[in-house]
Parts: sequence; structure tokens; C-alpha cells
Amino acid sequence: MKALKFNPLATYAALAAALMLAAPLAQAQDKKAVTPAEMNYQAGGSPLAAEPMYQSSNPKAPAMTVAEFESARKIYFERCAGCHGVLRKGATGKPLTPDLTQAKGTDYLKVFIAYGSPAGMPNWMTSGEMDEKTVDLMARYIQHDAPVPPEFGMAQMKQTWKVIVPPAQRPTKKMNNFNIENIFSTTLRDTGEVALIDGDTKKIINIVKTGYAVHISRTSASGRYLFVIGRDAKINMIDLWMPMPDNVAEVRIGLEARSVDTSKYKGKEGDFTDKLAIAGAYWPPQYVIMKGDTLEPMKIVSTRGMVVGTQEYHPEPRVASIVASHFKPEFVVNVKETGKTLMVDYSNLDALKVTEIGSAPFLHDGGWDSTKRYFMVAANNSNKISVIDAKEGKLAALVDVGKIPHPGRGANFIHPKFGPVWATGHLGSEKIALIGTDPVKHKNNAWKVVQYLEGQGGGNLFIKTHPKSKNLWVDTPLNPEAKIAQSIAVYDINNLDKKPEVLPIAEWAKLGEGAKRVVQPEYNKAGDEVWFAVWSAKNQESALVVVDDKTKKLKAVIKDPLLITPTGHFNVYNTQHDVY
Ligand code: DHE
Repeated sequence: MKALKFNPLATYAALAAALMLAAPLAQAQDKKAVTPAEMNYQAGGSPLAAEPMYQSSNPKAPAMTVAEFESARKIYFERCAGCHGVLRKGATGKPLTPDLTQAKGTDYLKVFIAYGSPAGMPNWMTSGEMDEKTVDLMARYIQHDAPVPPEFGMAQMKQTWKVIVPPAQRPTKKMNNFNIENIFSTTLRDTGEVALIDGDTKKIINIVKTGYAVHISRTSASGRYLFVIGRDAKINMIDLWMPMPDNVAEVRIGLEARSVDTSKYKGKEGDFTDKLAIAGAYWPPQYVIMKGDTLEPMKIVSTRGMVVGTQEYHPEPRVASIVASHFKPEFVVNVKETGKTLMVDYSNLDALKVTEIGSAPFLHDGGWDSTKRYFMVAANNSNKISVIDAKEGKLAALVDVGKIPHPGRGANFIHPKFGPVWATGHLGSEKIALIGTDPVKHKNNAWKVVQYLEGQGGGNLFIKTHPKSKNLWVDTPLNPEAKIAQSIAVYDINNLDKKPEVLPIAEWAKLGEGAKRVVQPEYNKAGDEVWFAVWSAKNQESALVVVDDKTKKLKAVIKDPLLITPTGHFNVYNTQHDVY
């Protein structure tokens, strides 16, 4: 198995950009450093590049014309903001505020930008991404005060809010013959669309227009509605009961975002099935609670505040993963830079109660344990998994794992020796960590890594199994070696000491040129098929590959000129019921 020799978080962010811009990756070695994978992952091309911003001139910074400044600002948001932050206060990358950059001076900064650093800064010039002129432009730009993007409050949201089909005009029963529980909502990243694919026939049902660089889909508690969020913070609500499932409402909740979910609690405090939706923004740093049937924005809450531990003020703590609790009428909102999980009680929006649980920065993605009591969220800058007890509303544990854990929603199964475990892979390590999740019957194993599996290499993003399966599927789309990025490792849960079987998924798709990164295992409703996206650039052919879970043999390849840059794909039933 290969040891990882690249910088994963940066690769993940820049990957999004890289695939759009076909960027080569930089190398970095330092253990603490950001790897190219991480760098690419973070530099996903912020939609803020297109926003008008106020700019004050800094007399101590080198001169720039207005045109030069605009061009540099655009490049900054497309390539740099994901790591260094919108306000350049630092995130995965170092802070780049004028007090620091002016002290270094233009020549020093030019070398740094051109050749990169072992700590993970990409070699923008030697990799061919930037020419000498651009390097000089960027070195001058970062000595000026960071331009601040506008806020986005209720008035702006209301202007973007559209109810395309009002609730009263929607069907009162399912008006189509699709088996909607087995529909897959497939992100078509670079066209700003999702493909709704019939999981039974493998045929495209509809291509639905959504936000820019669409990110994830989530299903409402009833399973009727799909919510899709774009990086431009646009949410689309799709009604699966319509004769042809399509958009019924949309709204923008900010200028940049990644997460959306809907209320799932039903119990003594009330039945909140499909009543509310929530979305979290990267910019402005805020979350927004909306009506579940129309997306009308109701409550906006800022996440600006103090970082856990240092208790220093952070001006732009981005909202990362959000899930709906099954135990209480609460949303679990994970705030990246401050390292806080907010349990947002939505039972009374006029007297909003928020329980703030501090753990570790930067909270990113995560999923429930099999009982859906504990939310396991990656603190990717701390190499830890935070375990949030949704029943008690407290931090149950902080578990040390490998470098830059990236679970997606993780994978739950019964380990033959250690009992119930939840698994995560890593961007920065080839290891797969299995964490014990049963504090009652397997107390000694709870909240500990009970086993590390050897993976194909770093650059893992998603891992999956199903309650009916005995297989654990692990992707490695951000690994710099094409062979590893284009294949999948499958472990036998009954025999975890055995090496995984490696399946050449991209090869099976029989595509032409392209990155052909194999992304995100996702089960069908029955739990007997696993779907993968084979993700190439916008101008290249991509596909979805369906594998038989039992035999691990190819079952189907879904190709269509409309399937452009497929990445995530979300099975309606499994997403509705948090099956993973
Ligand atoms: Fe994602 C989930 C943020 C890049 C595919 N991604 C998430 C979540 C966050 C996030 C906060 C959790 C949402 C939730 O559960 O509520 N992703 C980011 C970034 O900030 C980042 C690093 C850079 C960026 O600019 O966006 C980034 N993500 C990517 C990609 O490059 C991926 C691989 C391809 C793409 O579509 O852009 C990608 N992210 C995904 C997918 C999920 C996701 C498929 C949902 C996984 C799941 O199983 O739920």
C-alpha cells in the first residue's frame, strides 16, 4: 500500500478548481503540512469572485491599477480563498493580512507564490498555473487590505426567493410511476444541475437546474422533497410527487454555501416532518432556517464569534455539515473555524435556544453512528473526530485519528471483534480508522480507534457500507496516482485483516481521456448495488458505474452526454433515513 506524499486538504479544495481548470498538483512533504490533495480540495473556486466588493487603498502597499486589482481579486477568490479565507485571516493556509505580507515584501512573496513551500503552499508558477506576471500581481495584491464581500440579509434573500409551484397547487398524491425511494440525485457539478436517475431502470428521469457548482442533495423527512444546494448558496426544492419531478421553490441564503437539511423530529415536542429546512453559508458566515414547504427564509443566525480553545475572535467561521437530530427538535450545525457544534432548537424560532458544544477546529463533514444518537464529525485541522451526543447535548469524546479525516457521512457496521464501529478514511493518510460506538455493551472500545485498515493511499473522500452488506467501500479520488484515484478498495467486513480487493471502476466505464476520478460509493435502496461517479472535466466524458455488492462485478455503466462532471449521488431512501 502506498504512503501518501501529497497535501490533501488543499487538493480537495483546489480539486474542484483543478478539474474545472485542469490544474496540476503541487507536492509537499511535511507531516503537518497541507498536501496538494488538500490544497486542491480547498481551492474549489469561490463564487465570491463575481461579487462587487468595497476596496479601500492601503498607502503602504505597492501600487496597483483598478484593473490589476480586479483581476487579482478574481484570481484570489478562484484559487486562494478556500485555504486562506475570504478575509485572508487564514484557515487551512496561513493568514495573509497586510501587516504580515507588507513586512515580507513583494520579492519574498513572489518566490513563495512561484515555488510554493513544504508547508503546503502550491508552486503556482513552476506547476504552470500562473505566469511571472500573475505571480507579481498576486504578490502585490495580498499586501493590500482584503476586500470585503457584502452581507446577505433577509431583504436580499427575499429578492431571490421564488415559489415556482405553491403548496396548494402541488399534487396531493404521487403522480408518477417512479419508485421514488430508489431515485438517485446526482450532482452535475459544473453545469449547475442535478440528474434524477431511476435506480431501477438506470435511466435519467430529469435534469433539474440548480445552483452554481452544485454540492449536495438531502431528502426531506417524508421522502417527498429533495433539497439541493449550490456553492452560490442557492437552494432548490424538488417535488418527487410531480408527474415529472422538478423544482417547486428556490432561494439564496448567502453568497457561498455547502450544506442543507430538513427537520426530522417527530415526538412529544411535536411533529416537524417536512416543516423546516436549514442551510449553512460560508459567506456571510450564517445559517438560515426556512419554511419546509416553500423555502421562505424565517430566521438568520450569524456564526461569527470566538474560536474554541484560544477564544480569539474569528470574523468568518464557515458553516460546514448540518444534520437533523432524531432525538430532539434540533439541527446539529457544525461551524468550521471556531470548532463548535451548535444544537439549534427549532421548536420556537422566536425564542431560539442554541446549545454550543466546543470541540476542535476545523469541523467539516460527518455522519451518525448506527443508533443516530452520536454525530461523528471530522475536525480536520486537528486530526480528530468529535463525537456529539445528540440526546444529552454534549461532547461525548474527541477521538484522535490520522491526518485530515474525511468521512463524508462515514460507514457503520458490526466489527466481528469489537462490536459496532463507525469508519472514516483520511485525505492525508492511507489509513481507515474504525471507531467503537457502543458505550453500553462495548464500553472498553467506545470512542477509541479499535483498528486501522491499510488503504490504497491517501486522498480518500468517501467510505460506505449498508446494513445488508458485508463490504466496506473506500474511494481515493484525490490520490495523485491515476491508478489509485480511478479505482476502489473493497474490504470484507467479516475478515478485516485481509487486504482489500481493488476494482478498476474507471476502466470498466470505458471512457476516453480524463481524470476519471472515482467518487463516492452510494448504495441503492435494497443495499445490493453500489454506485460510483467517474468524474472527469467538463469537456470530457464521465459516467456512473454500478457494481453488484455481492459479486463485486460490474452491473451497469450509465453514460449520457448530459452526465457532465457527476460527483456526489444521493439515494433518496438512504439519505432520508441516514442509512450508511
Ligand atoms: Fe464537499 C459534503 C465542503 C470540495 C463533494 N462538502 C460536504 C460538506 C461540506 C463540504 C461542508 C458537508 C455537507 C453536509 O453534510 O451538510 N467540499 C466542501 C469544501 O469546502 C470543499 C473542500 C471545497 C469547495 O470549494 O467546495 C469541498 N466536495 C468537494 C469536492 O471537490 C467534491 C469531491 C466534488 C464536488 O462536487 O465539488 C465534493 N462534498 C462532496 C460530496 C458531499 C460533500 C459528494 C456529500 C457527501 C455525503 O455522503 O453526504
